[in-house]
Amino acid sequence: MPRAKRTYEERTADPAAQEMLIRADELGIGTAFSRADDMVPCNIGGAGMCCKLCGMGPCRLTKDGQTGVCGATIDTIQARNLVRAIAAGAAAHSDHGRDMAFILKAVANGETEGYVIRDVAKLRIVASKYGIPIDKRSPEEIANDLADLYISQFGQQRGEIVPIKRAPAKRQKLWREHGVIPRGIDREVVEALHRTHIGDDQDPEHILHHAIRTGLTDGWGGSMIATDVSDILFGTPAPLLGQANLGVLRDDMVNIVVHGHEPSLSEMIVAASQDPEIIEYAKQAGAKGVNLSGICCTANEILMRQGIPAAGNFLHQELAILTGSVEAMVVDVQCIMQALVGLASNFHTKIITTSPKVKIKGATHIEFDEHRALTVAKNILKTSIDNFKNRGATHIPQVREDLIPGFSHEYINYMLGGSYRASFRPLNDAIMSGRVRGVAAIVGCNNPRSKQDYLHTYVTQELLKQDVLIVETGCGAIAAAKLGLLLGEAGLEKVGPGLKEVCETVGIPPVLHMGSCVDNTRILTVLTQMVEEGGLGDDIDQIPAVGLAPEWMSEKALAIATYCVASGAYVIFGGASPVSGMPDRVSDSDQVLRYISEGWEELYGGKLEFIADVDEMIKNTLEHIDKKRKALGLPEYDPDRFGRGGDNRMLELEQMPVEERREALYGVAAD
Ligand code: NFS
Repeated sequence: MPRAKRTYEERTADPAAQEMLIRADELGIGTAFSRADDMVPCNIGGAGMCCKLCGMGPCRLTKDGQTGVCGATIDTIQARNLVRAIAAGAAAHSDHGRDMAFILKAVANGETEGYVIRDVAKLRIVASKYGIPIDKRSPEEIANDLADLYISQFGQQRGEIVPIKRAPAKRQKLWREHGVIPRGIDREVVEALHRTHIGDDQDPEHILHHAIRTGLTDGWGGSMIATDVSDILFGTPAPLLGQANLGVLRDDMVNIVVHGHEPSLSEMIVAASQDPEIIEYAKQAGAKGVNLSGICCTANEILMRQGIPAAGNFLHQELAILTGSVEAMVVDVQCIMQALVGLASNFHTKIITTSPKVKIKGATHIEFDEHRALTVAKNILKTSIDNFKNRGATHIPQVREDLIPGFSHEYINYMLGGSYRASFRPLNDAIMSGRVRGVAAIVGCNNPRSKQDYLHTYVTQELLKQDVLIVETGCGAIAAAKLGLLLGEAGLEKVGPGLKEVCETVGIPPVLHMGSCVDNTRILTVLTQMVEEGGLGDDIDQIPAVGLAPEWMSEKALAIATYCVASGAYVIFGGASPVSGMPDRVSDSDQVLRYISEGWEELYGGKLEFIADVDEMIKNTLEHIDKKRKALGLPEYDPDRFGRGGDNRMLELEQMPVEERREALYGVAAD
């Protein structure tokens, strides 16, 4: 029986998206939104009750006590499916990191075209963390050694991957005791596949132990390498002005949308688009110039560093093409819908694949090669400009919002203290006094099964009212940007009074855009620095912080969740749990569900839960933050305590006796 089609308002919270979905219907063109309505998700596979790992199946375990043909229980099957997804996510992020490390090696040896080492300071800082000599050495020499070290992490067979050293000492010790420190990035991914082959690892807890190790290869391995090298080559982000949503597309210019994840090509396209030769070429084609914008995490990479506008997040990839104004959508890896090619055939848009790893039938393939990066970028730009003459009617929703992205952990450190005493002290103090109740990281995808952007932005807005400082990455950050939540002064009146005071004093927005999904490692670094600063315990699991991915859909999100849990965080995912089992058979199929929550919490202090109800997500977040505050002996959060900021408050404080003033300011009496 066909399912009822959702209204436009039920499908997305974004007015630009609603407008484009109406246009899609007028043109009779399907999108992920309509396909999600037409395709009922499989309730057996969706709940993790299907095993298709060998030719005796697929086995669907729908009855109590049933096993697969080989005898595998539901718990084993769920654990296997989960670790496979985590391995795929870790592989995607880490392979991205590997490519970046190879580019760094090639740049260091003068073998590339167009790249320079833009952040020598970060190169030196990162290299010295690993004992690479930096004194009296050229950036290229240091970069060569760092690249070699990073490349070696992927094929390393024994020992510990080196970025692990950047975690708090106590956490490293805990991982060592549990035997979960990754030996080599590729090794853990391969082992996850081996263990889950028919007839191998069959103890669910043992399989999930390896899930932790596989997750750690991502966060404290491949992703961290990806972020480091991107910063070294393209610059460490600092705040700048950007824009987001489909309204950034231009009627009078050649629109090129870069989509995917790796900044290596997109940064070159940005550079080449400013070349006078290319601008002239576009003018000769009858356009005012070239207008670049991004989708997904490629958007975040060039938005964070160059202020290039984001046309949207994951569910905007088809909608951008539906405007009829996109000459080319240039894709690299990950989160690229196969539907793009068919959709684009209704318009003049060219889908250009560029990665040697990703081809789509019907797309134009112009392969990226770092040795000739600038030439390839110019070739792509010219191909796109040549397509301008084929443009038909356009329909660009006039919806766009300003935002300030660029909050790398280096910048947060700097902004809290200034150049002379960069430190996390003010943030720790604000949490300790209760001005800031805690921190929430709201990250991850869009999912057409839920109303686009709604969960992200609802959770963000509600937590802000509760004095929770928010950091965001990935498509969640773009969702917040589209709603205007990433401009400091714009939303401050809706922010809790204590948090508002901190934002006004430090001059930060209450929602900090920290980058792409591999940049979730920046959040790990922030948490580590907060621990090292002192006052909030001696490990990440003691910090009043929660991670949320309300609209997750990708395997990468599961890998991120796992390394965050292993690092000590409470992680809440929205939507359906891939290991839920049948709700009416909880006793028989909830072992994995309980283990990744209670079991992992006992071992690592972090836990993973899937919560469909948005208000419950918020309630659990606040309860967890308050529980951690209490465990640290911090004053109970009091919404009325702070917020009489500004000049009035200064006068009030001046008139107080010293002791009382100290109490009011710091929440502690004099020693
Ligand atoms: Ni993250 Fe970034 Fe978006 Fe999800 Fe895809 S783009 S890497 S996976 S959909 S947040």
